[in-house]
Amino acid sequence: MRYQRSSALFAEAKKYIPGGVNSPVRAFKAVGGEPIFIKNAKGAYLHDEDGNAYVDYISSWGPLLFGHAHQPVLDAVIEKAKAGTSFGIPTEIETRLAELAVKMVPNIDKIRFVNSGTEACMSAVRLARGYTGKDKIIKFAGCYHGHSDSFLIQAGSGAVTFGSPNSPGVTQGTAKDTLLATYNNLDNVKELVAANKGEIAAIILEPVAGNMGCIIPTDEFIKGLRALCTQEGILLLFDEVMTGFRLAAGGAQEVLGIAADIVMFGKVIGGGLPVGAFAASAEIMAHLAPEGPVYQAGTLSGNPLAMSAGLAMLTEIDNNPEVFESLENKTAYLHKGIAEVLTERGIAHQINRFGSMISVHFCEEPVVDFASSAKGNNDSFKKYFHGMLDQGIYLPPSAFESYFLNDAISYTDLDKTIDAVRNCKL
Ligand code: KE4
Repeated sequence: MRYQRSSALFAEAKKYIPGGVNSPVRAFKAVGGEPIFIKNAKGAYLHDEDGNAYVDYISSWGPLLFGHAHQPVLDAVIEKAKAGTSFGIPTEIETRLAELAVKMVPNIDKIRFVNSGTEACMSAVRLARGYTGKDKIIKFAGCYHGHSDSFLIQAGSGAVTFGSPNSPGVTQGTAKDTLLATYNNLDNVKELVAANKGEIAAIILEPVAGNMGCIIPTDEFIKGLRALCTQEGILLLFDEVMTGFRLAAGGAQEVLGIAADIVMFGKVIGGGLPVGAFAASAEIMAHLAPEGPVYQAGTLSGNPLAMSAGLAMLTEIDNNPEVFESLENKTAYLHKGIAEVLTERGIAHQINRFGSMISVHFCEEPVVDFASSAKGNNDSFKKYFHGMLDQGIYLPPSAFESYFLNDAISYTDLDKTIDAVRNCKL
């Protein structure tokens, strides 16, 4: 593989953009080396500026369920653009996408569109605080809900005290209202709730985690959270920015059989354009401006161009529900193939998979939370990432990410990927 043009473009980007990127993970800091720059993509393949082709396992970090430049989405966006891109005035297409989302997702009556997953999660927490009149939230170490201040928090000093900022610029005043718990540890959550009785507005989590690798909730954990929230008058917030419309039409709520109180979306719901959303019962959503007092707004929220991509994407899903079984089968095939090769090679590994989310960890112990995910051998991961990249396989450039398969990936592509694992110098 040659990377000269990408390298030159990266040097130029760094002159004008911090770190040369508009989102940190793209800079390859976790894996070393320099990022490639993409010229175009179609279906399962990325094409970089040096003429290299890659099977894409991030699908723009989740949105592109059917692969790049999916024709029905392209057609919708091109058509809509001719009629104008945004007015800041209501349009019918916002209602059409809202109506379809409400039909597809269980336990929601109304939905508000925003422009990113961060905005969706930030707004949902404000709504939960406004609705309950309480200030504190519980989040889980390793779960990522975007870069809003309340989420950039690490464990505090004591086991049951408030968190502390994990980024400069986040104030202690903000951090004190975020409590940090351990994923898959229900007792820890119960301890936090008991120590902050009557003060917690919401528990927010990724119902299937994808930001510490892919981590699956135990039945006891996820059902226990639901029962605890119901018993304590705490709202259960499912961050389905990754899982929504990816694990099933009804997302994690459908596959886990758990009803959240507020559900947040991003990625797939925008079909590759910037759309986030949060949704709940009519009763909870009635607290949101302009109906209720909880303020939230956005210049480009619901803009018809992004709505057209989202509507085309959700319509494709609604019309092709077999896409989930196809993605499940392909991901299971990849899982089996990689596991066989790493076992043959005597390389310690754990592979976590749920639907079309999968992650490979170079460690002996099962990966069930952030601490166990952090035990992965990062040197091995770096060699794995670059070894695969050099063979035309684009994986997430961090051990703390999940792969996102798209249905344009063929079994031939999967075999090429499995062979690339066999040839990787680890
Ligand atoms: P955005 O603001 O990036 O649209 O969404 C934030 C977000 C919220 N919730 C979950 C579960 C998420 O995974 C994300 C964003 N995901 C990352 C990938 N781990 C986006 C990639 C990036 O940060 O560039």
